[in-house]
Amino acid sequence: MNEILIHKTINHFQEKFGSAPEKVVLSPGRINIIGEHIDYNDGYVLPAAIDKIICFAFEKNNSNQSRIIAIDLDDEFEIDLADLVELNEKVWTNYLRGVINQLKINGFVFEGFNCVFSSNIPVGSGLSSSAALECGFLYGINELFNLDIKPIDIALMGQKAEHWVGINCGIMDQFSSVLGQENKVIKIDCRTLEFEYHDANFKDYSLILFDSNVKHSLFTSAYNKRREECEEGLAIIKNNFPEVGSFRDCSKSQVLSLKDQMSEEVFKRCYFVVKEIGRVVKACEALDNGKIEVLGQLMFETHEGLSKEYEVSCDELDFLVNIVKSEEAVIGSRLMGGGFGGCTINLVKKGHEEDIKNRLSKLYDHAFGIELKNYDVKIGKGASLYKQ
Ligand code: GAF
Repeated sequence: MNEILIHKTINHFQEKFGSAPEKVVLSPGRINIIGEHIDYNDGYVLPAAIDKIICFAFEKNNSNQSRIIAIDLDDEFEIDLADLVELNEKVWTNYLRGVINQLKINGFVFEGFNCVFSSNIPVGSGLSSSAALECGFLYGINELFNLDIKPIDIALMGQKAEHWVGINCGIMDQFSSVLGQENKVIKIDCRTLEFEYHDANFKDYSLILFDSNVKHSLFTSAYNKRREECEEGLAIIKNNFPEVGSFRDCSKSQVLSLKDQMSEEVFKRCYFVVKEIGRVVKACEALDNGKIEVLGQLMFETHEGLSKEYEVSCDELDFLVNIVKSEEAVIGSRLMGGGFGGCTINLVKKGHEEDIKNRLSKLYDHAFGIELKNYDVKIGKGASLYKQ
């Protein structure tokens, strides 16, 4: 499937610019096994890059102008590299403007280029197409002009580009998009940015994503608000327990003891974060020891917390998780990513995948009148050059 996308992108480039691209870059989306909304809370997360990608084709054009074409949107924009970079009403262009902005702020020198890209990462599904866009674009410019930017700095600059667009995200998505490895999940310590790869061996279970096909519009404002609520809660915790540097140093009973000093919302957010950090550690151990049922149970607990304590779920996602709870073949399920729509991630007993997909689709259609999509997950590598 990716070969078709790659050839489409290269052919389009050739038609537009009359020559083969100098560099072709593949940049993946991500899944997250567990550890949601804790990357910006200095926790641990357990994501992986997937085999759904954005393909970029690049060449230098010996000018000060860059021309960027989005095949899937049938749209394009030009950017004068000498000008100030400003936000534009075309949202998709802002992720790329944000990258140019970052390169300029950090003093990198480069010239004009032509770029064509196309994607098979579903947008708005919680698979992080925006991180793939920022990081792949940055990776390509780095390769084209030999800027010598380290992978971790590509991820950090991608994250800053996303902040510039308006989402105060953590580092998980960009990190996975750049540093993913085939058949590995990455345990990232989001406080120190140290990381370890663990085998993505789910034994008798397949990872399946169910795409609710909805994206509720409050995502950006609610996401940023959650981050503020956590900051407010952490300040109260630190005031009372000066030895606490961040949520991971804090116990459930310490948070509980401060319930009266916090608003109900702030308390629930903090309580969730402390428990979720603990769940990731346990989940990673369970994965290493082949205890996939334990991992599945932790995923259900995460969903419960995201729904009731962190309040980032929605009716459609709660429905998808609640329904599979009564299926013997599904041992874990939860909403994945920022929430308010997008996908659930599920551990489904091998051999039962088609049956579950069919039944869930019918029930979902009956309840919401919306088509349920599903994706079989294959864990792929981080951003890379395509060898032509
Ligand atoms: C979004 C953000 F971009 C990530 O940084 C992360 O916070 C995630 O939501 C929730 O875990 O994907």
